[in-house]
Amino acid sequence: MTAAPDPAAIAALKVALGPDGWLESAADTAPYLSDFRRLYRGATALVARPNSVAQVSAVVGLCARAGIAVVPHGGNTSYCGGATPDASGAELVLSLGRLNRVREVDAAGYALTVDAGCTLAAAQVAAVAAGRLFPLSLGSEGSCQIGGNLSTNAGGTAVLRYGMMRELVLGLEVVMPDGRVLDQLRSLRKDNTGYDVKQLFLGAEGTLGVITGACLKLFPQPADYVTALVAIGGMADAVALLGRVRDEFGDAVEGFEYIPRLAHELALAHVPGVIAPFDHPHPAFALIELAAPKPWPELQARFEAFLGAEVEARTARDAVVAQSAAQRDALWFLREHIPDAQTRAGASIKHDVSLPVARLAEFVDTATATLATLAPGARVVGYGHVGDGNLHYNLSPAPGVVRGSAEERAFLELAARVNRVIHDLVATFGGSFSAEHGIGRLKTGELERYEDPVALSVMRAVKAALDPAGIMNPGKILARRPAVRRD
Ligand code: 2HG
Ligand code: ZN
Repeated sequence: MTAAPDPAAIAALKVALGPDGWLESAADTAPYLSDFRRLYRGATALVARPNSVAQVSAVVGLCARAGIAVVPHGGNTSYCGGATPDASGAELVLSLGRLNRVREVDAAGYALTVDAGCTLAAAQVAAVAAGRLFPLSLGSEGSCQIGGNLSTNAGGTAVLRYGMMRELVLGLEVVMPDGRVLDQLRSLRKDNTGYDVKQLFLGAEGTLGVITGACLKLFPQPADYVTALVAIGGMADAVALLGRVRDEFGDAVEGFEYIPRLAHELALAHVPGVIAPFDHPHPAFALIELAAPKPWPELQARFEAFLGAEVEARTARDAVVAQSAAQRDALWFLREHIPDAQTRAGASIKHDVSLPVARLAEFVDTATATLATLAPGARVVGYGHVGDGNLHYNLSPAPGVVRGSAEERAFLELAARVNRVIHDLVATFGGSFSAEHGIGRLKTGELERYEDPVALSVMRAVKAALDPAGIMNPGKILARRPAVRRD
């Protein structure tokens, strides 16, 4: 599938989509042809912008018959190039952005049914309007779309309490690679009817079909939140504190984020509006959030007393508890702008790893010592969702390295070796090289290397069974295989 698509097929697609349903000029298609991190640049003959499930079905059916590959495209916030077509121009981009209706809010049933192109923020707002909570929470929630969240099994900052996107789904609607519509858009909590087919499409990054709608789980809306930034000595302190906070406050603990000093310093230096809550530097911080049922002031008082005792016992160095919604927002602003700060500071080498929580501190010590030899001078900006064992164990070049300089290029040339060392270490610690960002195009080689071979063969078998012509998002998750010689 490398030849340019048949012009007759493109003409038929345009008819099926109607005059407002496609883009083809270079200027119009450009935003769909590179990924969020600018790692890839692709090409396409057409960006399809269907506005109904029937149109998605028609487009995929036409593509199946014409042998045109389809690259589903949501809010384009993927870190792994999962929504970018290849450079051949032979793949069609299928944007879900116009499929953006909230279909139904069922407050009594704690369920929300939306189109795949709804932004995460729109889904959250719809839930709040019904007095409910949709708990998935990510830095990119204003632009990422539910279909992308489902297809990458997104995580974020409330996984500790509510789970990843996979755990927040009741029902799904999917256009299959031959254009048929799989209708499992049910809100049932109990449905033991054989294989859970919908699960196949969650985390599949559009390689098995196009998700067009989902019925999502809602939760009671907390009366308020109690949010604190706690200064600590490092990762070992964070893990110990996490255990005590969970023992004391149980399921009220919604988030537990780790912020090393360097991440805070980068945010302060590069992102206007970031606050410095303490008057002298500390090695690291834990951003902890509890959700308070009614009445909430008691929880705030109990949490303040708990943190006071931690500081007294010197298991924490200092703590601030937000006293208003604005103060809470300021603490989250600091956390959520760390990726942005690292980007503004210059080049970075990223890892999205997860480890057993009990081994996080040992991992950080071992990895940091190894990198001191492999990438001398590089700075570790290892922050993340410690409550879930998920670290964004990223590297920035030494201070003073100028963007575009030879030093920066030398730093980036280390990326493959650094990735290998870190991912090997993660594997020896029983962790995962991809915690929440998925595989996309970026990590197909890592999947081949680290995934259990039986699991990998099951994945290939599922792909071959559901998409025998290989038209759905080729080269994502599973590496393209060279053509097999038959002579
Ligand atoms: C976060 O937790 C995101 O802020 C981005 O997952 C992580 O940029 C990163 O490495
Ligand atoms: Zn993250």
